[in-house]
Amino acid sequence: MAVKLTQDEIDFYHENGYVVARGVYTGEKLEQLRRETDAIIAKAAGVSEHNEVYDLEDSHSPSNPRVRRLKEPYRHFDYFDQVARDPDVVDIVAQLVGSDVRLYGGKMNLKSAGYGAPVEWHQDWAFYPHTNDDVLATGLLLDDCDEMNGPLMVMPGSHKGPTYDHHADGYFCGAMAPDDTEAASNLDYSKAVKLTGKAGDMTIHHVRLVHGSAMNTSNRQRRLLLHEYAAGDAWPLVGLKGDFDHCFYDLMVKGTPTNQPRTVAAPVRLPYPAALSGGSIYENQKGTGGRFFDTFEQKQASG
Ligand SMILES: O=C(O)CCC(=O)C(=O)O
Repeated sequence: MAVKLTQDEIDFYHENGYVVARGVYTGEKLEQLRRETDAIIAKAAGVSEHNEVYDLEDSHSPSNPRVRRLKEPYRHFDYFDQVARDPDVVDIVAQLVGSDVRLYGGKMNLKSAGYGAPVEWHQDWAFYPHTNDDVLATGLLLDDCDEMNGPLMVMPGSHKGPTYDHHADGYFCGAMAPDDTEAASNLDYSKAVKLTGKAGDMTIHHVRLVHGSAMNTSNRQRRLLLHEYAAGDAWPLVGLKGDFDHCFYDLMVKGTPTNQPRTVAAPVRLPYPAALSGGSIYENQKGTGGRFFDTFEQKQASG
């Protein structure tokens, strides 16, 4: 039977900016998700550079493939398009953003055992602000995730606060500097909550919530399939991610589209001038002046 959030969970989400829906994918459904993923990852052997499907770890080589992310898998693979539109997922989203839901984007972060890259603290809103903030990201866990294999970490309540600076040297870098004074005066990262769970659980975080995750130093992978969904009347201020018909009609995964966006007062900082290093958040964040989380390369260099 499809999982639904309880009223307490819905209230918790609105208060804290996150919630974990338990057991959204189980049994054969979860197995298929893993099988389809494995088949795509297997094809990364021989790939030498980032392309429209694969974002690669800095330590990747064609003979020793290390995929960091699958980019927008729903665009490239029919099966993943089905997952992004799956009512078992989308109906939960609708409980939080309303009955009209548009898919905005998606990716799978692999966070492989031993080296899976960290993601610096950030707010998704800094990448894709909309006319209103009924926008969130879901994260389906393909693997059991505990404190050791790189769980998503969130700062409860930060979705009600400022939009922090995600720029360095005048360019967008998609990361909040660890020594940013505004962030330091509002956020205590030692109070971050780790969104651990079983394979098949689904994390949900509000678009303005401050979040990040550490490198995976364990011997267990942590794959997370993320989808970004917006209320049907939330319009992306940085523009559509594709042609109009596709984004306006095809990506409505529930309900009906409208050309009358709803606007709310929410602090925006546009992600411009664009990041010097593009292609993925991992590449954008190379522009940051300082890191909070260690990288594989830093760990190797320090022995
Ligand atoms: O994979 C993770 O742990 C972090 C995901 C995330 O915040 C992102 O990719 O924007």
